[in-house]
Amino acid sequence: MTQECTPALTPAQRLYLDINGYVVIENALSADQTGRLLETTYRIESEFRRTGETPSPSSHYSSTTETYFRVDNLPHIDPAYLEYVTHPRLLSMAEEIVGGTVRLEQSDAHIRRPTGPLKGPKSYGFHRGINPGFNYTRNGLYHFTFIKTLTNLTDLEPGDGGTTVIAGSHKITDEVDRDSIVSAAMDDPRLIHEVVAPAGSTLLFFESLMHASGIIESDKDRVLIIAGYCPTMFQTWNGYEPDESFVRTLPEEHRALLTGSSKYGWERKLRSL
Ligand SMILES: O=C(O)CCC(=O)C(=O)O
Repeated sequence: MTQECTPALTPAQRLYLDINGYVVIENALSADQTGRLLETTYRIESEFRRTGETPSPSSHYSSTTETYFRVDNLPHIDPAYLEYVTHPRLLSMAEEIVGGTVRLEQSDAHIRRPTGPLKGPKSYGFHRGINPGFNYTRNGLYHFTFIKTLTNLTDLEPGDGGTTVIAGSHKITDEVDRDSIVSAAMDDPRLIHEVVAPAGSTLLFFESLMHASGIIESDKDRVLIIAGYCPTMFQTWNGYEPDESFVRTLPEEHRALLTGSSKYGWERKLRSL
């Protein structure tokens, strides 16, 4: 795979990520790319509302309610989505923190809308994708085998529902159950971080980090796009397999990214702080 952007993270960003399990890269995408992704996502929603159809045979919807619209398995749907999941700088970040070449594991675009006034105390759906045991340390730095680049396509101010995380929880193993971690964190708001960033900023995080959608207290839509990556010998998440006839139309580097065809020909990519 072509990787021209290493090291992709500054030492401060890599240290922040190691300590907190996430880092926000402000304005990672250009305003033009952000605008195209936003327009594409709204267009897909409005076409769905009109026709009830999926935009491509290999894509699907995880949710189609008014307050949560989510379309999945993106590269087949629109060139703007393919451009996002193959973004060279974001891919370099992914490889840097996986510690080697990656394949696309999942991709999804979401539109979240306000759900009305809070009824009761704040409650987040904190979760992590896989067992936090799939981590390892090299050059003293934490690496994980499933990471995400989540880019907000709308500006996020406090209360706009930016992704919410329990900072540092990527290093807490599953010997501590989820509810104990969440209830301990909820007792001290300093442990709960909410992403506040301009449109086009990317939240890079280890999937071992406890994370959740934020709560929208404003009257604004929150639109975002996510790509998940894992080492080349891993599989996609269920339902995110690439469409073979589409993949055949792509250049080799993108084919390998979508199919994981390098498998155990895994190229290590390690950095020091
Ligand atoms: O909506 C968000 O900000 C979080 C998305 C999420 O929970 C996930 O990627 O697993």
